[in-house]
Amino acid sequence: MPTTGIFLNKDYEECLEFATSLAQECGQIILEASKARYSKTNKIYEKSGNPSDLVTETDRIVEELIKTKINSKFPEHRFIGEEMTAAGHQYELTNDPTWIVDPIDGTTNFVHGFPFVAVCIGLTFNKEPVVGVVFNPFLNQLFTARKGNGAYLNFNTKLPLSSPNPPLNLPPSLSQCLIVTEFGSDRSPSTIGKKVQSVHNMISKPGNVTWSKKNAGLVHGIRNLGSAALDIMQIAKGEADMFWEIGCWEWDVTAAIIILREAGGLMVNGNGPNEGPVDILGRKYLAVRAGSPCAGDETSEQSQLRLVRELWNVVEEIDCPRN
Ligand code: LIP
Repeated sequence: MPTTGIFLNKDYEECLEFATSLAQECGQIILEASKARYSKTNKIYEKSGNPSDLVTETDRIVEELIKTKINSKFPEHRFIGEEMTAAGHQYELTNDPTWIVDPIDGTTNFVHGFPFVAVCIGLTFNKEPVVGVVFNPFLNQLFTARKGNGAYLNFNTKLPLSSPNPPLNLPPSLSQCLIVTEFGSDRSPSTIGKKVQSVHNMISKPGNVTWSKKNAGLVHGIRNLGSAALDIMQIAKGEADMFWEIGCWEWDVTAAIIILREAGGLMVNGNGPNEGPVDILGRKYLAVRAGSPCAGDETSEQSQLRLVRELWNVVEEIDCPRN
């Protein structure tokens, strides 16, 4: 397995097969632990005393298993995990093959038994996602993708789940979109105020937004699952139109981004103005589903970017430092 130079398709294939099998193994551990979630052995901790940012022993056990197996199979690869970072491990994302892992995305859901929980195993090369597995063991939904080979649900259902293919037309405006978003674990007044204001703007009738300089969207609806990765899978499936979150992290989204892209979706910065591929370390994310152009003179990407600009004009600018 090369650590620099060219990653061949067979390398992506080997990495995907490995990550898929490992995610399934982790899924069984998560399911078993969930049955014991009310036992005293499954301790729940608040990260930095924040009751909306939880971690359990299962998060730590699963991440350690993933790290150990990756180090054994691919000793020359790098590893970034949510819980090792929470424990103070510093890292730099390089061009080397790097596994970016969230052992349990949706930990609060896991604690409550709310079945939107996923183990996320992503791989970057040259700082771009190239392999991704997102597995929800509660609903037995296994999402996989490797660069250039499409995205799949449970191995043989190609994403997006649109019928007929190609995907349905993209909505002609934000006002016909179903939006998926999250409030996140940062409950500081300024951040929550801007996130609530952004949702207010999304559901307000144009002209009725008096509290902000932003425009209004009057979208079809707002949803949130409590897991950025599973939110993004809704976009990859084509069952929602856009995802917007400021403040989650690279381990929440790396695996999901390659699956979304291989399903024809787009991921850009959550506050703009760069319309290019998202910086996975940027903590600001906005996704649009695949779709046929909604206007004869547009390409699909032009239709996607038009929706991106509309949402940028509705949401608030939120500062999101990495410290
Ligand atoms: C969760 C993210 C979600 C965010 C939550 C939490 P975790 O990840 O998937 O998008 O809003 O605050 O960070 O912590 O359950 O792995």
